[in-house]
Amino acid sequence: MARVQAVARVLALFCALGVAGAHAEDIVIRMVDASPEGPLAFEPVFVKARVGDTLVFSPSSKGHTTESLLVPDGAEAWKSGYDKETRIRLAKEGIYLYGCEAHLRMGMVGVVQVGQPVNLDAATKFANAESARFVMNKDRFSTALAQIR
Ligand SMILES: [Cu+2]
Repeated sequence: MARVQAVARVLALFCALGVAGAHAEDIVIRMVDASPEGPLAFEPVFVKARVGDTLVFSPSSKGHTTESLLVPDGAEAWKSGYDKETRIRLAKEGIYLYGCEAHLRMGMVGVVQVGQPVNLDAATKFANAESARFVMNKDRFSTALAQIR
């Protein structure tokens, strides 16, 4: 009987580890001077992720940063230095908007959806207000937000 309980405990542990480990993914987002979607971009501009996944911002071109502009309630904001690979673990469900400090006004921004888009209204409102101040790539936020499902 004790042996059965021990086996059950080991199985429960494997299941718990599986939830935290096996399904979590690294999602690479390149920071680039030029992309198929236009100049000064995060590539891909939109990603869909799951809670527990990690964004890996990769400085493929020089002179860029990543910083959060809007995150779901309870999620941590971030701000990287220049030309740094930056890892962001996505702990909360919702929409994340982020940009490059140097090129925010040039529309160097991106969108991440984690699970359900629980803060879509707030994110859309914020993105529209920011986009009105962009001097180029004015539709980058709206194109990315349109991919939310
Ligand atoms: Cu930049």
